[in-house]
Formats: sequence, structure tokens, C-alpha cells
Amino acid sequence: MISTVAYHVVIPFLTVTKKGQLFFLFFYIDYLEKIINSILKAIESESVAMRNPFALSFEDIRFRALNIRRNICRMNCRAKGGHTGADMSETDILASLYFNLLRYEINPIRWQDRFILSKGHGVGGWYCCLVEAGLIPEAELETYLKDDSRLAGHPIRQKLPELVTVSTGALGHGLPIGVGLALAEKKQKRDGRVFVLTGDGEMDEGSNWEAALSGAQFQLDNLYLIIDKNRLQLGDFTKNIINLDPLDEKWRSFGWEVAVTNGNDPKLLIETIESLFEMKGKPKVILANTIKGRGVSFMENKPAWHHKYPSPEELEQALKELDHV
Ligand SMILES: Cc1ncc(C[n+]2csc(CCOP(=O)(O)OP(=O)(O)O)c2C)c(N)n1
Ligand SMILES: [Mg+2]
Repeated sequence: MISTVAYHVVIPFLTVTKKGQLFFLFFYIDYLEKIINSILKAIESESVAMRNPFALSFEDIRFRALNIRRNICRMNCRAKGGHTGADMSETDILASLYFNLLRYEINPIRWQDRFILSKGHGVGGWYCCLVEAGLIPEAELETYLKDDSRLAGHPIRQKLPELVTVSTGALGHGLPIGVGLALAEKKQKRDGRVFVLTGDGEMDEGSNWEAALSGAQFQLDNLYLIIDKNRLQLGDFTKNIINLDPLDEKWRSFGWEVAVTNGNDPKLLIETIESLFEMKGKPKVILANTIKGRGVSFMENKPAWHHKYPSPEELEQALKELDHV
């Protein structure tokens, strides 16, 4: 209001003098520039308003998750490697993100929201999800873990620059980077959301708790941490290594909005995350209760399946079970 009066009344008044005219011209150009910039910003923010390119129903997401699980088992058996238990644990979370929650465009790929797989060892599940979304050719899964393949044992940004936000594998880095990305969105007045997926054992890394402090300090309500809470880590149950519970109280005390849900049920997971979208002023953490090895009876809840691949006989059995889920 004050600047409007200045521009339209005071400065034109000064134009009665020669110096005043120059002064007026200078400020009027500045004024016009501000208006044009604000219009450009409005157009820009309008043009990045994206949707999920699939927006699938819960039933369809479950179907996609089954395909992903089948591909994980086939791929790990063929490659004689991979973290099968970790891959199968996170599958429903990834399917819910890529087929419903994340806002992005395909052909060409453009992201409004960002995803970081902080539990980088679960990359096999992620590649299979990207195949399901048509973002990686299915035949390329045959190259998994081979020399020079784009599909390395942990996500490498240089190999898949359009798909991998940041290379991960050393646990405890995804959330701190997510804090930086979410803060950048705010500073640049964009409304992208940042989703970070970690394991529960990963919470042993102190860097997560520093990021928790910063996320709350900067009021990053565009930051969503999903913890794949399968109660297992590398060789044992998390409670036997470092007991994290009550994890919800810990996050609440750090100033985060906390939601607890079933991370193997796309309907509950999506509804829970959507209910957080309008909450302002705090970052959000979703404690997604999951089963490690989910979908195949002999893999479920077994520490040994953290970093184990199915034999051809086990693959046959696994595929039979996945046909009847
Ligand atoms: C900094 C660091 N320390 C140790 C490891 C080795 N490591 C790989 S996976 C894993 C266990 C992770 O457990 P969790 O976070 O619960 O993931 P899950 O596989 O259960 O989903 C460990 C310790 C690592 N990758 N990075
Ligand atoms: Mg775990």
C-alpha cells in the first residue's frame, strides 16, 4: 500500500523537476519489473503443478506390487544376489508412491515431488518398481549387478540421472539430504514434497537425529519420512541391536508430526499420508509397519533373507505363493 502511494502519488509529484523526472523513470521501471516478475512466478508455479501419471486405485496398486515382487524374486535368483528381504518389505510403499502419491510426468520425465531411497540396499525392489512404471525397460533387469550395468547394487545417480535423486547405500544420508531439498523447495517458493524412505535399523545412524532437529527447526511440512518398520536389520531383530521403541514418542519429542500405519497395505498407507498433506508447520514421519520378506512364507520375518537370493527351486515355490496372495 505504502509503495503504491509512493509510486503513483509521491514520485509523479517529483517529476515537476528534471531530477525528479529521472528519479520517477528509475523507480517506475523497478516497479514494472516487480509486477512482471510476480506474474512470471505465478505462471511458473502454475506450470509445475503436476499429478501422479497413474493415479491407480488401491486394488490396482496391489496388483502392481505383486508384479514387482515376482520380478524381485526372478531378478535376484538370476543375478545370484540382492537383498530380497529388504526389497519385498518396501514393495507396497514404493508402489503406493510411484502409482499414486508422487507428482511427476513421464516423456520427458519431470518431477514435482522428489523421492530418496535412503535404504539403498533395497534398490532391487526399486528397480522392479521403476520397470513396472515403464521408467526402465524390463529386459534391463537381466543386467542387474553385472559390470557396467546401470542397475548397480545400490542406486547411483550418474547411471540413472533422471530417476535417482541422490546416490545412497551408506545408511543415514537420505534424511539429511531430504532436509536440504525440502528447505530449497521452501526458499524457492515451490510446493514440491520430498519423500525419504529409510529402514528402521537405519535409525541407529546419528545423522538421522541431527536431520530430525533441523527438519523441525525449519518447519519443513513438505518433508515426509517413511520408515520401513519391519523390526529387522542386517542379522537380527532391531530390538536386540539397539532398541528403538517407542519410536513414535521419540519423533514426537523431536517436533515431528507422527503417523503409524500398515506399510504393506497401500490403502491404509496412502490414506494416512494424504491425511498429512494439509498439516502445516512440522515435518512428518510415517512409521510404516511392514514384514521383511513380505509375500513369501519362507522369507517372511527371517533375518537370513536380508541379503539372500532364492535358488531356482525356491524361486518356483515363491512364484507359486505370489500367485495366490
Ligand atoms: C553406514 C552403514 N552402515 C552399515 C551398513 C550395512 N548395512 C546394510 S543394510 C543394513 C541393515 C539395514 O537394516 P534396516 O535399516 O532395518 O533396513 P531393512 O533391510 O530392514 O529394510 C546394514 C547395517 C550400511 N549400508 N551403511
Ligand atoms: Mg529393518
